[in-house]
Amino acid sequence: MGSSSSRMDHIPNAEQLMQETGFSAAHILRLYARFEFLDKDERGELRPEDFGALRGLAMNPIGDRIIGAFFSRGKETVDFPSFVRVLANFRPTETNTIRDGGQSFSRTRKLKFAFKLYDQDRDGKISREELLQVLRSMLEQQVTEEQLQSIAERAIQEADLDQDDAISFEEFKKSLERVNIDEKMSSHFLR
Ligand SMILES: [Ca+2]
Ligand SMILES: [Ca+2]
Repeated sequence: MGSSSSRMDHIPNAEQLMQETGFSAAHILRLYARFEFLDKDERGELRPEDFGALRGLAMNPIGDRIIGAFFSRGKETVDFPSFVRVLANFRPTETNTIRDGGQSFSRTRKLKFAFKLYDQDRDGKISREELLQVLRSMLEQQVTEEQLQSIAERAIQEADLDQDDAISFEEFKKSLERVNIDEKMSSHFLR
């Protein structure tokens, strides 16, 4: 057992990641342990199938989308720094350290992440069909297709300010203005 600082030496970009994400050294160490656990063949990168070992995700109705968010477009692997950056979206922001708009910056980042979970073709808009797909996976057991359609219809009507029948990021952000994003984004990942 080395001290925590010598164990940190093995972790790629540890210092920079702490600064960038606000994670503590203890957090980074814990995330690294998790990364190594998932990285069964010890190649220093994860593939989508490696995420199957995270039970919280396997049981999440939009787990596949969340896993997809770890991977840049066209890439099939994710390294430790990128892994940490994605998880930073799930990190609650300390409410007692609001200054220089830092809080709202990280809120915007989190909203962007959430937006991408819907915007699967990444054209910068959530179409009616994209919204329906997410609602369908989340509510499948509980509501009829007809109810789904009307929930989607109402959501679009409420958010769609320029009436192009899709939700842009700005519209998405506006419609969630009063929602506590930290509460929504907190997950089993960081506990
Ligand atoms: Ca889209
Ligand atoms: Ca719109």
